[in-house]
This record gives sequence, structure tokens and C-alpha cells, in this order.
Amino acid sequence: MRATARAHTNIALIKYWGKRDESLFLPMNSSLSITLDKFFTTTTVEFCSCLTEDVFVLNNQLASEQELTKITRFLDRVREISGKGYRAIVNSTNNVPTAAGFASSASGFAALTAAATKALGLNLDGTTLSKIARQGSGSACRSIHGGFVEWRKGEKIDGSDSFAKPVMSDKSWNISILSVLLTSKPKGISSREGMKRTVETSPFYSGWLASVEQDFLSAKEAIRARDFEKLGTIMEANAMKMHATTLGANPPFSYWNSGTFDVMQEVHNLRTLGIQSYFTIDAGPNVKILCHPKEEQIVQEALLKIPTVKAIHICHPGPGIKYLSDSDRLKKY
Ligand code: 2P0
Repeated sequence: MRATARAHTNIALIKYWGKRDESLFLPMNSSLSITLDKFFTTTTVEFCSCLTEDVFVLNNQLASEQELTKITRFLDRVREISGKGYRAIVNSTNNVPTAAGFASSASGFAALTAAATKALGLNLDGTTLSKIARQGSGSACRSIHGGFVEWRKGEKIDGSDSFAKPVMSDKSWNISILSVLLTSKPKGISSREGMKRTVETSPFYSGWLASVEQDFLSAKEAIRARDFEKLGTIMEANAMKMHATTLGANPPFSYWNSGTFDVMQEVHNLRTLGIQSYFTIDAGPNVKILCHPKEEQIVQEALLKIPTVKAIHICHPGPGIKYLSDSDRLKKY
């Protein structure tokens, strides 16, 4: 009853922002992402009748009570599905540089879903895995798949039509995603809390909902046509709209800091110089930039000149979940 799986982080091109059902993690809108090659989580789950409670080891340290509670709640869903009530030891390693500005909850819950279900003898397809991963963290449902991924919001109240599926593989279109680190401080408002407050109080949220589905469809068309300019333009505008909703919330908030503006300005400047680059921002001040692989060094050099920029990580499209043997895991770590 032991299995190991690896899942990579993803970055949203069209954002998931707002839930219509908090306990099932059902989104208000469809979203679109790229799974990244560089950053991933590797998780081993071992169920045993000898255990009386779950144990969670994260990056070789016993995790906090709070983290363990999240994992136990999630494993309870997996136990319910399998009809097996055993407790588990979960051993997770995040290969995400400290505070690189990439959330590890997406790769974390995707890897946990794959490893836990496999350990219990369930051989599930990508769609089923995605529906389960979604219930750990919304964006995790997209990390089941590699390359360009869509998560259709679905309509059903039980969430059975809300899952991610591949749009185009990681080998189909090589683009660069630069993660620009401005600060490693934990954010004041979690994305979960931020999206909830925005849905409940922001008068701008209706504007978000009125336009995001069209952004989703246009971005998907741009991916299929490998139209970089179109994809970048829609992605950047979609991020601006998401962040605009937070300014209308009560109380209002923003995830940006002054460095965020510095980077946005430099991206605009690069475009005036003929270098195609576009930014997106998640629930934090760090910025991610899309550019052509042949220009990634130029973009990186330009951004490193900004005093508020601490580091830049260059990523490309990466794979979906993989199951590893014990020896594979030992070999790598
Ligand atoms: C996204 N974010 O699409 C959006 C953009 C943040 C901004 O998904 O509450 O950690 O666990 O479902 O998935 C981050 O939210 O939230 C996120 P929960 P999650 O990537």
C-alpha cells in the first residue's frame, strides 16, 4: 500500500478567481494554465493498518498541526472513495526554490492525489484524478496534466463536470516563463481568503465574470494557433482584471508592491523595443513573464537591472503527473 508520484507546478494564463462552492472547490470561472518543467513536488504515501493517525513529513520535517489537518481532511475523501479506512504516512518534498513565487499547493495536492489513490490500489484516469485533486486545492486539478491545460468550471452542483484536461502537450510549443522574485515574505491575504472576499464584496467582480469566459476561449484559440502575441495580450489583460477586483473589495486590498510596478513597466518598455514579453501576476507581488525562448536571456538581463528584483527563474512547459518506483525516488534524492 505504498506509491510515489510527482507533479509539477502550474501558472495560470487565465486565472481561477472565485468559488461557487467552497467545500467542493468549484470555481466561478474556467481557467487555463501552463504546467512548468522546473518546479515539482514528489510525494510518497504509505497506508498501514498499524497507524492510528496520519503522519505528514514535508521537506524532511514533521509538518505543523495545521498542515496535517489539511492533508488528513483530503485523505478522508480518498479513503471514502476507496472504501479503505487505513491511516497513512505522507512524505513530500517540494522541488521549488524557497519562495520562488510559485505556489506549491497545486503540485502538492496533485502529487498527493496520484500517490494516495495508487497506494490504495485505485488505477484512476486523468479526469478522475483531476476531480479529486481539485478538492485539495483548486489549481491542483490543472497540475495532473502537462503542457497547456484547461479547467472548465462545469455547471453541476456535485462538481462532476469540473476538472482539468490537456489543451496541448508540453512538447508542442516551447515558450519561456520567467518567474521574477521580488519578495519572499508570506502574503498578508491568502488566495483563498482574497478570492472569497472579492466574490462577496467587490462590485467589480461582476465585470470579471462578464469577460473571463471570452478571455478563456480567446486564449485557448491563441494556444492552438501558437499565436504568441495574442496569448500574451489576453493573459496580461486577464491578470489586470483579476487584480482590479481586489481594489473594489471591502476592505480593499492589493497583492502588488512597488517592485511589481517596476517589472510591469519594464515589460512594457521591452515591448516598445520590439521584444515580445507579457506579464501575469498571481495572489502575491511576484511577476511571471512570458517571452520567446530565443529572447529569454535578454529579458532576464533587462529585469535583473531593476533594484527591487531579487532573482529570476526561467521555466518552460513541463509534464503531467508521473509515478515513480522506490528506486527512482532514491536515485534522485
Ligand atoms: C490561479 N490562483 O488560477 C489563481 C490565480 C491565484 C491567483 O489558483 O482555495 O491555491 O486552494 O482552491 O488553488 C491560487 O488558489 O486556491 C490560485 P484554493 P488555490 O492559479
